[in-house]
Amino acid sequence: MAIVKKSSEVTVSDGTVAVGGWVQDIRNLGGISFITMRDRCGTYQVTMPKKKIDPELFSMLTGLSRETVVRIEGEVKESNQTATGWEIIPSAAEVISPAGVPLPLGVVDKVNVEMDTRLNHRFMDVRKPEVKAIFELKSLMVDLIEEAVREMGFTRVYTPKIGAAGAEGGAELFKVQYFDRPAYLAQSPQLYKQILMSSGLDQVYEIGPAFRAEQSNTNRHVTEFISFDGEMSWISCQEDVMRAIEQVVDHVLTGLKERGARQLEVIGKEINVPARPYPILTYSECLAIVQAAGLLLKEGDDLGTEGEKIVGEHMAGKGCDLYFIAEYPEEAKPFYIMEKDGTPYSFSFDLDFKGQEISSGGQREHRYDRLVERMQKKGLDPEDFEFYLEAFKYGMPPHGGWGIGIERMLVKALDLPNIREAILFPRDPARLSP
Ligand code: AMO
Repeated sequence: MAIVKKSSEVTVSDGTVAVGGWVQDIRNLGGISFITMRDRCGTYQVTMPKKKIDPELFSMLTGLSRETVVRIEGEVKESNQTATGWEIIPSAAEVISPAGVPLPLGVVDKVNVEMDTRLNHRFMDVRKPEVKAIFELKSLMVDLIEEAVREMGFTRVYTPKIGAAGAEGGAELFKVQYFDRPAYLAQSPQLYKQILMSSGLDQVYEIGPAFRAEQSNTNRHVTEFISFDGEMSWISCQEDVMRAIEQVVDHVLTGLKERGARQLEVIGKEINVPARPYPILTYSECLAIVQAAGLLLKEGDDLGTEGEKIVGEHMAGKGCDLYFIAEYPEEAKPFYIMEKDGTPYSFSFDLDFKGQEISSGGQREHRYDRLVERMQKKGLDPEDFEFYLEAFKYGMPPHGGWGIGIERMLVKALDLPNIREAILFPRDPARLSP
C-alpha cells in the first residue's frame, strides 16, 4: 500500500489507510495511548486502545522515540476528540528512520532556544509549523512577485554571479579565485541589468542571490540575500519606477494576506496592505524629522538605522507603513544614479517599510560622458568598467530600476525580529555552515 503523504488526503471511511510522518509526541495513559503524528499538512492522532491492538505493535509504537519517521497502516475513524475530526487505529507499522535521543532541538517544547542553536540544527527547527510557515510564505512571495512583473510585461533574466567588477562599492566585495585571476561575487545585478537596457529588452527582472562582504552583525544584514531587481527603459522620471515597485509590493502583500491565510494563522500574524500611492518624503524632510528627534545628523549623512527608525515612527504616527524617501544627496549614492542638476541631490530613492529600508533605486545616468564623469568623481577607473560603458556608447535609452531585499520585505511584512528568521541557512560574518 502506498504511503499517503498528506494527512489531508486521509478521508474518513471504513477503509484502511497508510500514512507516513514524524512521531511528534506519545502519551501513555495505561489502557490507551496516543501518538501525535506530523506531516507537511499538520498533525493528526493515532489512537491505541491497549486491548484492541496487537501487543507487539502496541509496545513497538509506544516505545518509539520522538521524531522517528514511521509508516502506519490502520483504520480511520471519525472522532470528536481530535482537532482533525478523525483518528487512526493502527493495525501495522514500520519504522522507516529512527530518531536519536536526545534531540538536538525540541520541536514542540515551549522553551526559548538561542537563534544559533536553531540555525545549527535548522532541519529540526523547520519542523516547527510556525517556522515552516515562514518559508512557505517566502515561496508564495516569490510567486507573487513573478505574477506581478509578468503582468507588467517584464522579462525574467539571469545575470552572472561571478565577475570582474563590483557595482556597489569595493569594500563589500567577496574576492574569489577564478582559475589564475581574481574575481568577485556579485553584489547585485546592477551593471548587467543596465547593459540590458541597451539591448532592447526594455523591462527586465531578476530574483537571485546577492553577496555583500559586510562586517555587520545586525538583525537586518546578512552576507548573502535574495535580491529582486527590476530595470525599465523609457521612463520619464524616477516616479515611474516608484509606481512600478508599488504595484509589485501591493500585489505581494495582498496575495500573502489572501493566499497565505493558513500560514499566517499558524504564525499568528496579520498582513496590513497599505493604501496606494505610498507617500514620498524627500531626504531633506527626513533629515529635519530626525534632527527634530534629537539625532545629530548633518546634510549629506546617511540616515542610518537609527534615522530610519525615527522616520518610521513618524510615519507610523500618520498611519503609513510604506513610504519612499527620495532625492538623496548625489554624494551618498552610487555612480550609476543620475544627478539632479543644479542641486546637491540625485534622482534616487529608498522604499522603507516600518522604519527599515527594503529597497533602493532611482533613475540612472544614461548619458555616456556624464556617466564617466560620475565614475571619476567617485574615484573609480572607467577602464575597469569597459564592458558596461560600451553599452552606453551605442544608443542607451533613459532608464531606472530598483533592488529589493526579499528577506527584508518578508521580515517587515510579518514583523519578524531578525532577518535570519527569513533565511533557511543564513550567511553572516560568523556563520558559513550549515
Ligand atoms: P542596495 O545596496 O541598497 O541597492 O540593495 C538593495 C536592497 O537589498 C537589500 N540588502 C540587504 N539585505 C540583507 N542583507 C544585506 N547585507 C543587504 N544589503 C542590501 C536591502 C536593500 O534595500 N543596485 C542597487 C539597487 C538599484 O538601484 O537597482 C542596490 O543593490 O533590502
